[in-house]
Amino acid sequence: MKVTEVLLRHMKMRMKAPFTTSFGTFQDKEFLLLEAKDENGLSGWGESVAFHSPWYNEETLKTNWHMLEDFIIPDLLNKEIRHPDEVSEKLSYIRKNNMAKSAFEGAVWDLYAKQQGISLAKALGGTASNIEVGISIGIQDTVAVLLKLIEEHVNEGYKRIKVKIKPGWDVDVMREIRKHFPDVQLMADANSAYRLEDIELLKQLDEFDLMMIEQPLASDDIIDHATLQRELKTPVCLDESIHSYEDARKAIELGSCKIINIKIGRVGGLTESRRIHDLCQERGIPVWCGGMLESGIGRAHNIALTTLSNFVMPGDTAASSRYWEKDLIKPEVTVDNGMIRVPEKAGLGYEPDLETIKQFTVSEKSYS
Ligand code: OSB
Ligand code: MG
Repeated sequence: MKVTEVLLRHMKMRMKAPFTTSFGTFQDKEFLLLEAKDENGLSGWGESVAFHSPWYNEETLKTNWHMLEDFIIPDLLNKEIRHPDEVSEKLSYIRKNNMAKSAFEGAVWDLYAKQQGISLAKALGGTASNIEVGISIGIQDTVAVLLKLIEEHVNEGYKRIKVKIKPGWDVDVMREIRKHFPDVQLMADANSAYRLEDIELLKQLDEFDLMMIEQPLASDDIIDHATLQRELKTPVCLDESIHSYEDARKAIELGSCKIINIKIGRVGGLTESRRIHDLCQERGIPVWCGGMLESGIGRAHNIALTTLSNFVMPGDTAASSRYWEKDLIKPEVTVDNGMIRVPEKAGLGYEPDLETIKQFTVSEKSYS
């Protein structure tokens, strides 16, 4: 196949409610969409999950635009691509910038699946027809507000509740949640807010029978996490620390985690995500699919990936309506009793809604 035209769009969408993590608050979500067209006018779609600020990782939507415009698009436009797996291979000379690479690769995967007339899930080798989903809840002003939100989402059927924690919003909050919801599948995500010196505090979380604690320590660390995991009963799950198959292999060998959160953008695409998935499966490490507050387009990629067989824990792929008044796809992603039915149509299986996309486009540029 050949990509003969690329459209980059800078998007800005207001979230229904602000989302607060240990590193900052999101309200207006800015990101890039990448549409790749082939000779026959078929379009594949990708989304960059880089944020407007470099606070989750070093990338931003502007660094992604630069990498795409000046390197990735010139490298791949009008070049023969026999299989989407070749994209990451051809871009491997570029260090990191995984979210930029992933935006292009995701569009190529969608295009490839459409050309084959199969769903993206099937193209990846996924078999699940329904996937389990959980929900991630940001830091709130008061515990009472948080408990109310948890109750709503439990009633909606979400299969597990993840709450964001940070110093000063951790042990007491988790204790209150457990008191009110003794049986819910519960976990905490610290987004790197702690240091190994906080070990005594983190150990107190063992009391609450959490499924896992996600990324407690530094975003580039796998050494201190290994020390921490030896001391904790609660499984450690790594998010920010895993950028590649090699990172996953080393973290597993060191015992830095018992679970891995796979985010397609963080690891540079679907091909690398699948390699990490396969490695984890061999090593007995369960995985689940993380989220980056994506629009429906990124969400559709996440859903397809989650159909692989070692995605055995609920992901952060909540319904469109959890984030947006109106999403960019038709139909929107819906969650029924904590499950998403995986679409069977070719490619992403959700149709990008061009009118809505236009409404939220700040700027766009075409490359051919
Ligand atoms: O660490 O998983 C994370 C949101 C923004 C940045 C990082 C994270 C998150 C979430 C929300 O937890 C996941 C989602 O609902 O998309
Ligand atoms: Mg996380």
